[in-house]
Amino acid sequence: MSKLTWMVAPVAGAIMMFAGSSAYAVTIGFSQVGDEGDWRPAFSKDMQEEAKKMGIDLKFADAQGKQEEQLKAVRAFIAQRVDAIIIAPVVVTGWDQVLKEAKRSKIPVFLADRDVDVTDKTLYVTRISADFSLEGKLAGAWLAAASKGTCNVVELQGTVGSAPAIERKKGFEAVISQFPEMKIVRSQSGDFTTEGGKKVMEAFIKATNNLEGICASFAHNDNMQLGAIQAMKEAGLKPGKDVQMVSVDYVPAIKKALAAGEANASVELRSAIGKYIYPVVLDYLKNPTELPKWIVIPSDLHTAGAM
Ligand code: GYE
Repeated sequence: MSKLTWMVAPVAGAIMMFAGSSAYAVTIGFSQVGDEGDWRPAFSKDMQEEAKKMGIDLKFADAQGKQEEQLKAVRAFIAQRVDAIIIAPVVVTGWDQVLKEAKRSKIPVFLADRDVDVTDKTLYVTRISADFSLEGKLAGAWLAAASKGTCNVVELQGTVGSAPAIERKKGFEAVISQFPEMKIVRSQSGDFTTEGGKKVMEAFIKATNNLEGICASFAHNDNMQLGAIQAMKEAGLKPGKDVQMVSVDYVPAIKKALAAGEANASVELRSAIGKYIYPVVLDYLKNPTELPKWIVIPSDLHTAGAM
């Protein structure tokens, strides 16, 4: 933000840092995964709008689903000497080196949404996200109740190696393993996309003689489930009736599917992360004290019957 805009901007909410006598806006570099489904662009929009409201100069980098792009973006942010870096990591592995580089340059790193798998937890300040394992548990518990504990499930996994794919699967399995008659009979990655979900469900339909004996589809996100719904309808099946459909995100298109009876339940993942993360980053810049490593955003279950 230039000095002129700073002077004429409505000052309420504008965050300025003071170095000697000159005021400057806080600059944050944000490395985003991409726009693989409907949830992600909503999250990007929120990050941009909240930054504007708070007077933050946000440098937004879209990695188009590629970790190499994220590594490049983070290194560019370091070279630009931003005040802080926020990363929504594509996958959990491969972060140690670049995080060490940021630490050496004394630029604090915050994680939004997905997690990283690093042994040295001092490489980032904190992570702000929903509890993906809880989301899987909520989906599993809902299905256990809906199926009275007897159900063969097909699973559509998210991006291989991503925190939500790992955690949602673990959480779901932790619950259904309590029920001897519940099991995942097929599982494949649809990469969190509608197209991926459609392809995976088409393969499941072929391999199981039109989903014979299958009671539910658990998708790690709504977009894959929306693709699965399409594939099932094209095969003459009735999603939401023949097969219980449970997924995660609660995006507008799945709300419509729930209302139409083609989906049965979705766990809401809040996309408004900006309002949680920016105050934490700004407070930390003013007063760098140790924070808990994980700040959890709540999750809610929505079902077709009670929306
Ligand atoms: O559920 C999915 C998105 O990282 C938790 O990524 C997030 C997931 C979200 O593509 O729709």
